[in-house]
Amino acid sequence: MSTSADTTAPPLSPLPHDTEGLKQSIRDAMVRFVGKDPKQATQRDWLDATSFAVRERMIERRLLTRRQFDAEDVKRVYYLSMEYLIGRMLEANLRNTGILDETREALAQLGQDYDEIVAWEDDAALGNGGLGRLAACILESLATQGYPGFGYGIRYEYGMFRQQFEPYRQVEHPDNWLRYGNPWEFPRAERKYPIRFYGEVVEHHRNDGSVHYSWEDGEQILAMAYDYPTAGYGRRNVNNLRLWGAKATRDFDLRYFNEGDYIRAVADKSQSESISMVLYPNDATAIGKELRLKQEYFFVAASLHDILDRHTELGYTLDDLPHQVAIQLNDTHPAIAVAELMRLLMDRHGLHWARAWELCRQVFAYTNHTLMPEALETWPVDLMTRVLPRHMQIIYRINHEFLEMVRRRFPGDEERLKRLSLIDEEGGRNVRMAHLAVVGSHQINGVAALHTELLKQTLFADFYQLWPERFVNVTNGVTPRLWMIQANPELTEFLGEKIGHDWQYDLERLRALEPWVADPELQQKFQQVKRKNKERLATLVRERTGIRIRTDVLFDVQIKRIHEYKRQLLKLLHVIELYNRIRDGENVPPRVVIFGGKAAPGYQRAKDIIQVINEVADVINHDPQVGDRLKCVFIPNYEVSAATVIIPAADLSEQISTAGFEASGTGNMKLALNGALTVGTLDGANIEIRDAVGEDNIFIFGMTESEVVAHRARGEVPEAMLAGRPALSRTVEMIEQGYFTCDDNATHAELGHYLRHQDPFFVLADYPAYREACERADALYAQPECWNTAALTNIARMGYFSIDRTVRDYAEKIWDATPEPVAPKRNGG
Ligand code: B1N
Repeated sequence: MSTSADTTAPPLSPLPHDTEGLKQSIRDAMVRFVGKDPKQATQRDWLDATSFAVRERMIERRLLTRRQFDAEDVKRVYYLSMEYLIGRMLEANLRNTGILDETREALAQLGQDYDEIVAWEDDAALGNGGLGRLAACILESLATQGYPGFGYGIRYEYGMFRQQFEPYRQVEHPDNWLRYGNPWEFPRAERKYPIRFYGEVVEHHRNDGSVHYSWEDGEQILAMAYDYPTAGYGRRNVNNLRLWGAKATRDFDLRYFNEGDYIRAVADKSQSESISMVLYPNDATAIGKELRLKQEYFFVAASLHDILDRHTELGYTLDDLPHQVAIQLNDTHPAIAVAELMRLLMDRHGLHWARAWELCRQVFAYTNHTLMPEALETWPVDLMTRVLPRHMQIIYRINHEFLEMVRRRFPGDEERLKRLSLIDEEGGRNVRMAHLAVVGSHQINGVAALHTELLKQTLFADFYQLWPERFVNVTNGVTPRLWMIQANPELTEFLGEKIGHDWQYDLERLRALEPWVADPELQQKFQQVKRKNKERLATLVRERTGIRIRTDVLFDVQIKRIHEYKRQLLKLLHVIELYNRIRDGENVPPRVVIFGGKAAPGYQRAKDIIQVINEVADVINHDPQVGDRLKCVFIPNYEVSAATVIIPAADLSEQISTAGFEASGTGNMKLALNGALTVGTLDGANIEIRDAVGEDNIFIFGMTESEVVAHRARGEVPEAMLAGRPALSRTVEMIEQGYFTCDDNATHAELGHYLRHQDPFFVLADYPAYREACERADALYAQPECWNTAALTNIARMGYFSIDRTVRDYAEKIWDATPEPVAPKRNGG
């Protein structure tokens, strides 16, 4: 009798991908997983059953991909990010798996409306804005191009808050996105790692005179893995996003049990599980809270443990690390990884400092996403010492070795040492996480050309002098699968008819459109597509705000987080001026102005801006003298799923940040790709967009980065900009006098005062140029042939901004990784 277990991997016979097979799977899933007869099923049940049918097919490919990678000695890329702004998963997974049309038809045959079903899914909003969306785009592209690339992050139980206006000011509501369970995740109960906090470092002296350290006691929490398969488009590769959830250890707080306080012990359990409870809703600002530091260490420690376990399970040695593993740090949020890997290599694996440090530096690379001082993470030394005592020791040692090297190169330059130190000694001692990330990485990249130059010249100037070869630019990109194929199916079809489908894999091929951009027939079709998209958006606006907008006018769109530097106020001043001109009897071209975006809950100025925009909009939208010549809407709860409706409908894309402040921007790329013309400053990726589309096909205005620096140095009072500008003065006066509010003069007066006397981002200084740029846009819009030529030219020339190019840049300049496409099986699937 044989007793040896059969552990051979089962052959994976692909499930059917045709309509009939999908229909069968959905019906089966309704019974087996949802537990209902189709007759009793709600639309949410159909969403779940459909999701299960897709997930079955994805997980097959996931296992095939894993088997191939394991067999082929591939280098793996790990992307460490606190944020993944994914959005809805069903449609994305159907599309990338190649069964969207079949599933739509299968549902129709089951008597269900596909579009209604997918709308039941909550967005996975595990991110704030551009940084989190970039991470999601990168994972999708890694899979699409066949790279062995894996994401690690946190499974927040509450994602980005839902925004409501009550009635004008933002109010946050919790986003309990996992409330009804999640069909896309695979909980891995066996992949649990204990994560330690607090406690103390114990020194062990060995006989050979060496010293060894161990980190003991304190508090332990388990990190448990939840896997989200990530499908490539038009390929069989399915990669994995592993998100960590916090679990109390089983023997939680034995102390209480012994004292008989059972209830207290169980109640406290939820406290340790709070680590992965909620996403911090701050974009481009650091928080400095203990819980945030614990979140960062929690997911980094679990991820590195997992990475090293996989590495050794695959039979590699630590010396193989740089050949098999690349780890990308998405901003400084995971930068503690540098100290954690050192700790693991030395304290757990017994490596010497020098060797451990060498390996570390070869493995890590760091992406910087902002120069804003308030976004640069620093942690008080006291806090770090208490929460992560061993890491603090290691950081001191890294700093010591590093500063010794600097001393040898720049003898006697004490100021330089202070500037470079990992510890900021001014105003309380703080660990500079960006410095830790820089010294621990072999490459450091900015996210657009200007941004990378500014990193080299300002924030990291001293580091750049030490190691110029470590600094590289990798301009951001966006995935055409979500932002074109899915968001704009009509334009996708239109492109398909004219130039085929190659562009879906190689976006540069959109250039094939160029010979036809002035073609009247093509232009007419393009205009029809835009019109349909505007109607779709008008429906969303009506459903969410009750406001009716016409669809035969220019749609002027500013969608992004609310931030002073992004200058929603600049757009608002323009809106008010248009309102005044209409009331003065002037014949201004009609337009719909659309805002969308959230403010950080504690960012009062941003919330004031939202409130005032809503109040101004309310006055304008109800003024019979204005009628439908001007409408202004602030769409509540801007999120990925809303973006896919708004972006394809836009004519004008507002990218009007103060030059030098927007690291890159990615909304600018999505909008231009969908045929919106940009009105923008020479900031972030706008510069590269201008270079790509040509000066005649974009409305550039305002101070350049160096002009902003010079302007600031002059120290003029903002109010001085009002002299000789009666229209602008009137606008500012209307705000400060409370023209647009019935009950909150204080907020309006304050905002007016802010513009007049502070205006830190030079709204008033740039206003005249901005208004002039908007007028150029109006003039072009009045000539549809010229406008459409420019819009189509934008589309044709946006190939560079594909996330696939971005990912190839990372692979070549930083990771030294190559694609490993999964071979297709004979019989499809
Ligand atoms: O990252 C995007 C860029 O396109 C944007 O220009 C940039 O503003 C954005 C702390 C951030 N920078 N920093 C953040 C997010 C969350 C947080 O807690 C900082 N986000 C950006 C992608 O490169």
